[in-house]
Amino acid sequence: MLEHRQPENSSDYVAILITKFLRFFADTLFSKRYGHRAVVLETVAAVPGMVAGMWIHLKCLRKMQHDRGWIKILLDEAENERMHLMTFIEIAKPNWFERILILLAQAIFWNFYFFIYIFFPRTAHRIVGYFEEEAVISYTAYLEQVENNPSLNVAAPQIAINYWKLKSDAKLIDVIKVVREDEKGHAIVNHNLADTLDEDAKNKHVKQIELKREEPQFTPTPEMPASNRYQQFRLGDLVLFNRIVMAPLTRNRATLQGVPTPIMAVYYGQRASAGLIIAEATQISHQGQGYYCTPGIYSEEQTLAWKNVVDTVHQSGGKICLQLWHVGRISHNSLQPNQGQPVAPSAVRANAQVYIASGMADVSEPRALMAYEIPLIVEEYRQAAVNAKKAGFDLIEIHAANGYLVDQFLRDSTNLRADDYGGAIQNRTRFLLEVIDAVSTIYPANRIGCRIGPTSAFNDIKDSDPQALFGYVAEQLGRKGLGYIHVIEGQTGGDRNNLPFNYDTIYQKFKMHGGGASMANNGYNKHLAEATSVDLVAFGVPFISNPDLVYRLEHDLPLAQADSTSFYGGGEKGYTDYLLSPKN
Ligand code: 8OZ
Repeated sequence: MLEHRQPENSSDYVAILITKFLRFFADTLFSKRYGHRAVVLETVAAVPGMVAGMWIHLKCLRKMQHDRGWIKILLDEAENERMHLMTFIEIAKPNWFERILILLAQAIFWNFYFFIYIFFPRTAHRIVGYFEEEAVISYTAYLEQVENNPSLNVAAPQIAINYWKLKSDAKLIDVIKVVREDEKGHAIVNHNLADTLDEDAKNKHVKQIELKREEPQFTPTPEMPASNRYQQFRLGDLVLFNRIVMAPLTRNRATLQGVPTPIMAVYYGQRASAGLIIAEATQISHQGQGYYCTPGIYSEEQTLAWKNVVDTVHQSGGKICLQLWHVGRISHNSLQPNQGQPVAPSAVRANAQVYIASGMADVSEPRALMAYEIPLIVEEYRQAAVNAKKAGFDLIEIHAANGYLVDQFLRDSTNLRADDYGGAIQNRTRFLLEVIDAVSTIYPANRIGCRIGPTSAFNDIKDSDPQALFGYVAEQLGRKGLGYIHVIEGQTGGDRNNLPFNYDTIYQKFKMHGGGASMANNGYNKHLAEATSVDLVAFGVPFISNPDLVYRLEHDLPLAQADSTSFYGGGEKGYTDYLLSPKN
């Protein structure tokens, strides 16, 4: 993002004009003294951020009864802004005169933004969005300046090292990079908020006309002609080649430390003709790991190695999503930090097995999460989203299926908690929604999906009323404006009709409340995929042995059978050695 987003109307022009004025102010008054205007922009930029926080605070007071996620976002944001400000004051070491100037500027802008927020919230988000983009541009220039003149690359202040968990010998460059990333994310969030308010304004008129209607109506997508499955599809702001998705498949080809290997880039690159690749389940933390050699996205090394995978897929024009995963109780002591116990909502051991260094093993006895640990895991999801973004993933998907941690919170067979995270469906869904809120601060909601498996008993999971539970989940995910809902129909990898269940209701509820696309998975073949009105169909195992699956389905070519002995673990054999069809 080295350019400003194009203004769309006069209020956007006003917003960008104000930003340019502030830049002029920073350049004229401070740039010589501070080395670069980025520093001073940062100190002033903290002001709208804080005022935005203040405005959110007012809303938050009203909402916090129902939605505790708000208070956490508010506090995190306020803390973040404070840290930007403090860090750069430590770096710039303004004299007293300059401190007074900054204080005055802050007081003026504080009031200015406060009024704009009250009367023109959309413009205010736009201003902050532009302002943050300006900061990204400035930091990029600042970075180049420091890179070209190593004497400027002083040691990072301790406050930044502590807050952003930088290495103890971190330098100014490391601070600039981390703050620039933060600003990038914030700019996207603010522009998206402005867009949402735009949409609201457009819909206001429509809503008034529709007031007479008692129930919102859902119009199913009309039955589509067969060829449509192979035509482009708009998923949020992304255009997919076709409506066929590669489902996430665990293949255990990462290193022992969960670092993606070069053959993974080859494997995913070979499958880039899928409309969308959902890369395999990827643990958000060491504690979130449940199987041998599955990849992670919590270290810098893992993130860099994923970038290589993403770049390879992008070079072939494909789109790729990362599935974020915490296994909860489906793990083994040998895979856990310090050989500790796996964690779960409640201390209920699963009747399930995992794949460890010595082969298959029963899962270990889990311990129940303490209340204070839950927000820490939510934070790990957020950080994983930050890393996924750094690696360049187009989207992220929250794995809420197959009996892993999120699913364990959702179901009443595994969640016996007596606190706010257990009991009623609304409470059991809280953890998932907090995770969604956290990752939504990094990726726009329409670039986030969620995978559920309402009737799957995989990993010893069940619920007394899955229809009610997942109906509520779908509605809430729709309200969050998620890009897609991904549903495993039936038993994972097995019977599609294992339990009576109405999947259409799930897709309808999701869409009716504002959700994006519907995505179905499990046991689909060419005929079923072409006949269904679901927006996207995800294929799993067929993609293992048919890298060009979409081409083969479209041209009615025979499918190669996958060798199940090389599904989990090993090298290139049974992984990157499946051939393209001769015509392709
Ligand atoms: C098969 C083996 C190991 C993990 C899932 C991530 O069930 C998995 C998985 C599947 O979603």
